[in-house]
Amino acid sequence: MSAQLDNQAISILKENDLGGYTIPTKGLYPYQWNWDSAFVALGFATFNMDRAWEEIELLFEGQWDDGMVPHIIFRKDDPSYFPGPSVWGTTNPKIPTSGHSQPPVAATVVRRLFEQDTSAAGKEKIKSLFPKLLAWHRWYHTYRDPEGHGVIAIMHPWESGRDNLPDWDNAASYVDISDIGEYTRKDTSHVNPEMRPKKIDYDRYLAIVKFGRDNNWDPKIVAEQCPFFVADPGNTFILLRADRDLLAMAEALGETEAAEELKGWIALTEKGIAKLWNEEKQAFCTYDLRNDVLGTGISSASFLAPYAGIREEKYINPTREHFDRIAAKVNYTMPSYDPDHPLFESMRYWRGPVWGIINYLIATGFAELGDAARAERLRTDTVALIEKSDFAEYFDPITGEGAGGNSFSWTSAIWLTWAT
Ligand code: 9YW
Repeated sequence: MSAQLDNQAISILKENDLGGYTIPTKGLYPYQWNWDSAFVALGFATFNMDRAWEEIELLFEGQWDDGMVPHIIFRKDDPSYFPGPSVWGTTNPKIPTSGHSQPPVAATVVRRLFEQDTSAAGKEKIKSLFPKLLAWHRWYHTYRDPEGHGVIAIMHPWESGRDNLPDWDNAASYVDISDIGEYTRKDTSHVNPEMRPKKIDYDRYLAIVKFGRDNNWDPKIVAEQCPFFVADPGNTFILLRADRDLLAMAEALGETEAAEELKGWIALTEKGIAKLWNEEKQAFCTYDLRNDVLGTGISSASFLAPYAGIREEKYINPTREHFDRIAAKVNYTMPSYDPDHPLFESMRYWRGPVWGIINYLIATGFAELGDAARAERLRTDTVALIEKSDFAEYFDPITGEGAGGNSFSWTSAIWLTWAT
């Protein structure tokens, strides 16, 4: 079983490879996505290290002058996806891209590649990628934490990578959708609409894109005025982890000034996460910075504190308790949203389904904490899901049924790097 799935996963990555960069899946997502490419690089690294580096290098070809690495790189226009480059209206001189970012997992991946590839070529790759990663992290800390709270905001649900999470609903309800005009979605013609965000979600997504376009995606204006600006435990923990990995690389490369800057961000974030802690829920939640509202929902990102290197028992013990409560309730961990919450939907995208990449991140954190049992539960559940339903985009935590796109690159990649 395992060898056969290994081969299948490798074939999927090769088939979705459009020449140095990999699309998430055919039809639904025909471009290069940011955090998808980072995970895909880990998959490639299990059988072709050069190709792994190339994936990351091509991702950084889309980097903006201000340091931002966009969430989509539109290498060639493909009418099967909406919203395409003309809707984003960005002016990046190098390659057309979207206008905001995505979870910064790349530095963590690059550190792993660096540790695996001890060749001279590997050292050269890291030397050229290091300043680009640092500039991206600086952009995040500057423009997505403009007041220095030590938490990272998203300006669009897409920036979190967890698009229709119920936790965005309230903040997004303040977004004015009266001026978005007519549009035609493409996603619902590729996959079952019941498994996708609703029309109201897309109306809000497009209204925020319009805001960005109207303001030339200026990150300063975004920070001051974007109608949606919510601190995300996902991006906050992922960046904290990535800062630590970048620090390890800075030390290996003798980049002392950068190391000091990174230490400052790490210290700030270690304190800042208190703002995301909901004492009543005993969990990390979102914080709507525009409307000053602490969220109450528990999502899969609430379990990323160990991954971010957080060790305080006041945070970790309740995190384990929530894990056990949810694990007892579903057949497959970790649902993207709390199954005890009334807004949980087992098949609707980020409102309930299990995503292999998130399981990999949560399990990495638990394993590093020495919590092998919970890490192993996540891994064996992921294996069982893939064995049952193939390399689907995401999975129902109760039935194990696959959903969304199939032959999915990041599901294949985490199989190769972790699950198998
Ligand atoms: C979209 C590609 C992307 C992921 C996101 C996921 C989805 C795309 O697919 O967003 O058009 O909604 O939410 O995390 O990077 O796999």
